[in-house]
Amino acid sequence: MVSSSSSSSSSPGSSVKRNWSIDDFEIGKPLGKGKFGRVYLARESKSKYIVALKVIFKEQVEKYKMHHQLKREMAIQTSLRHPNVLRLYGWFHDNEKIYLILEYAHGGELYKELRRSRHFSEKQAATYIASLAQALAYCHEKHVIHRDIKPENLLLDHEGRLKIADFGWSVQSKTKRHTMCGTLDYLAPEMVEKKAHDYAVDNWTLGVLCYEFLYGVPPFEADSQADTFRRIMKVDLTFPFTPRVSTEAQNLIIQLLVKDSAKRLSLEKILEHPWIIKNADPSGTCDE
Ligand code: AK6
Repeated sequence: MVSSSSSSSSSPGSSVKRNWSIDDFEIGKPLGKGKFGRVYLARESKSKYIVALKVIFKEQVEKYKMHHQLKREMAIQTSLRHPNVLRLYGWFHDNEKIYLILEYAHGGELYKELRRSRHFSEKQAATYIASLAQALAYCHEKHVIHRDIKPENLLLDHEGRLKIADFGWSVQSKTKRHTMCGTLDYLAPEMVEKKAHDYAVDNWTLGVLCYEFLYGVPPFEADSQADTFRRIMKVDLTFPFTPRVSTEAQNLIIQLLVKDSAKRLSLEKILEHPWIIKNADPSGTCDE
């Protein structure tokens, strides 16, 4: 028995189809390994529409008791429509696997681009931060808190447009512990302290990302997890002399990396910040 669900929009292909199966796709090269499964480049045979197909083993989902979580996530995510949020077109399953039909981002992972170029230009950085702020404002409107934005979760499409590609919020308590053994670099003080937190955690992360985009390293990096923790709690923020970064950019970072979450710059104010107005490309693309 194969059942599936998909969004009512035009992709993949222009036909509205509710019952996808693996036979509808030609599978290509692997794109990577994510939580719970592998992702492949794939093409819907009839329309030739290129997608990323994520294959998840049901056994894994059951082992971690993620069934309800997954169903809820699929319902929310198939309804999200934003140019800077990677689309989940639909999903289907067979006896042992669940398949997610995801948008393919041709430009690949943003962090690889960052490592390659060491750091981004102010124009690039401002464009990415503005794209992120718009995508997050859209998600927050829909009561979706991301909580796990980091360069690894950001992809670029063929025009260099940023796409938030993964949703940490949806794998709540289980990955929270996971996060604690991983990197603390992107977490806000209220999260490293495991206090109650809200939408403002994403705004903190934007400050961290803005710093990393411009300087090539996250602001609170340290040799040990304990030291990163201490630096986040103190908001131990310093700006290196090189690369040379404008004081307007530093001003935005300072207004986002504020310990008291209520005092952080709102997403709306980020989009009105002089540095963003001056540097961000309104089309969200920057190919230079
Ligand atoms: C890779 C690329 C595209 C593919 C919206 C699973 C889950 C239990 C997602 C998910 C939505 C849901 C899930 C994952 C993603 C990714 C790679 C990131 O697995 N949910 C089990 C509960 C929940 O996105 N996202 O897996 S997206 C893609 C690449 C690599 C280069 N270009 N384009």
